[in-house]
This record gives sequence, C-alpha cells and structure tokens, in this order.
Amino acid sequence: MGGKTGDFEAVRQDIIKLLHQPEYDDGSAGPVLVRLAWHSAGTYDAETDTGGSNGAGMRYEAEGGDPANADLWTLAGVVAIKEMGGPEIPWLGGRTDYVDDSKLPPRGRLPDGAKGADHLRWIFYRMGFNDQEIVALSGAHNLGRCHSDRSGFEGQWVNNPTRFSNQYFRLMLSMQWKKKTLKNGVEQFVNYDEDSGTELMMLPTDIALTQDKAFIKYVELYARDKEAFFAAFTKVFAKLIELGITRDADGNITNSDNELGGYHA
Ligand code: CCH
Repeated sequence: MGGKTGDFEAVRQDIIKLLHQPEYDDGSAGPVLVRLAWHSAGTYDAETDTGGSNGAGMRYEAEGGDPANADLWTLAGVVAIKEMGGPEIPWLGGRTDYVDDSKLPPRGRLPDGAKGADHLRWIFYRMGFNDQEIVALSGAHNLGRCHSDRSGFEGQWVNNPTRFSNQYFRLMLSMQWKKKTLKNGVEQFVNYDEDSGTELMMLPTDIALTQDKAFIKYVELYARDKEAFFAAFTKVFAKLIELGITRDADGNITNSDNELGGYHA
C-alpha cells in the first residue's frame, strides 16, 4: 500500500464496495470485518508488549496464509462500523506486515464466550482496558451473529444485526434471558419473541455484564444513552486498534521495523 493519504481514501471506497454481500449472512460483510479488526488487535499483552495489530501477526494463524495486511484489517473494521450507521472512528495507518517471531502472541489470548466476568477482566486488563472500556467494546455484539460451525454458539444478538446501535445493551436489560443448551452441548442465553417468531441470543460473557456491579452501571448508561455509547465506543475501538503501537507527533510508528512510515488518513 502506498504512503499517500489519498491511497487510503481509495481503499476506504473499495472496502465500502465489498461490504454489500447479498448472499452472505444478513447481506453484509461488515460484522465479520469488525470481528477481524478486533481479533487482529485483541491479542495484545501490555506486559510483554506482544500481539496487537501491528505486524499482521494473525497471518500466521490463518490457514492458507491470507497475505492481507494489518492496516487493511483495522481500516476495514472502522469503515464497516461507519457504513453500518456507527460512529466515525479515528484511524491511522503505517502498520507493517513484518513481525518479529518473538512478538507473535501465543494462542488463547482472545476471550472465551462460555466464561464469566473474571475471565473478561483477565483478558481485557491484560490489554490495558478498564471495566468501562470492557463494556463499551462489548457493544460491538450489536453487529453480526454467531455461527455454530465457527464458535459453537448460534444466532444473533439483535433484530437488525447490520445496524450499529445500542440495542444490544437495551435488550440485555429489557428481556428475560433463559439458559439454553444447544444440540452440540454449548450453553447460551436466548429470548424467544412470540410476536415476531424470532429468537435472539446472548453469550454467557454478555450476560455476565449484567451480573457484575461494576459492569452493569455502564450497561445501564449505554442502554439509555446512545450518544454516550457511541462516544465511548469511538474512543475504545480507536484504542484497541492502536494497542502496541507508539507514534511520533507526525503519526509515524516508532516502535517497529517500518520502512514506509506512518500516514494519516
Ligand atoms: Fe465478539 N464474538 N466476542 N467481539 N464479535 C463473536 C462474534 C462477533 C466474544 C465472542 C464472540 C468482542 C468481544 C467478544 C464481534 C466483535 C467483537 C462470536 C461468534 C463469539 C463467540 C463467532 C461466530 O460463531 O461466528 C467474546 C467472548 C468477547 C468478550 O468480550 C469485541 C471486543 C468485539 C469488537 C469490538 C462481532 C462484530 C461479531 C460478529 C461476527 C460475524 O461473523 O457476524
């Protein structure tokens, strides 16, 4: 990818074009791209300064070796969020596709949806997030769905999973969530709405946000105040995709072998 700002505008436009996928899930590649951005960044460990989106280390886990680069994954996430009605998240380029082997994160750094509040804290504190930020980030589950052939969980969190909003928090509080064991033995929470005939779901980690004194304060805030959620999500997603990256005043990344330098988009 070239170094000029204009190049990223062209890339943004290309990403927008590929979002519309009539044959895929709910007609959009947006949610899965947001998850891609999160997984590329969410391996970060502040203590050892390993993982994170810089270096595109995720290539090494991907079967078939997808050579897409680290900037593209994070940019696709922010473009998808905006196109789905979400906030405009500040984004800077300059990540490299080079990663020192010793900086590759071990497996198991991403959260397990079957667990509870302690696990969420263990995972997200490691990246340097606090309780408020954990709840704000979880709001991404307003988008997309679970696929039993990928995670074992099944279904979507909200009725319109390609529209970014605070509906996930609203439903979390307003509906009765019942534990359900799927055919594959996986446990999740569901709400069946007789009027619409639809079943919505929550992961055990989502429900854990309502069962913890510190977390539920923020769930309540974001459920009643969409603007507060959008502002918090903007800040925390921007932080997520910059984990492990330090920049100089011009936005150039200073802590990686980065011949191209950084650029603002
Ligand atoms: Fe997530 N997520 N996520 N998630 N996630 C899944 C799907 C999406 C957890 C587990 C799962 C974040 C945090 C967590 C998205 C964004 C974010 C699935 C279903 C599981 C399981 C995967 C499948 O079967 O396809 C857990 C646990 C946590 C703990 O906090 C964060 C943070 C973000 C982004 C900021 C998005 C988007 C999806 C939908 C993907 C799709 O394919 O539609």
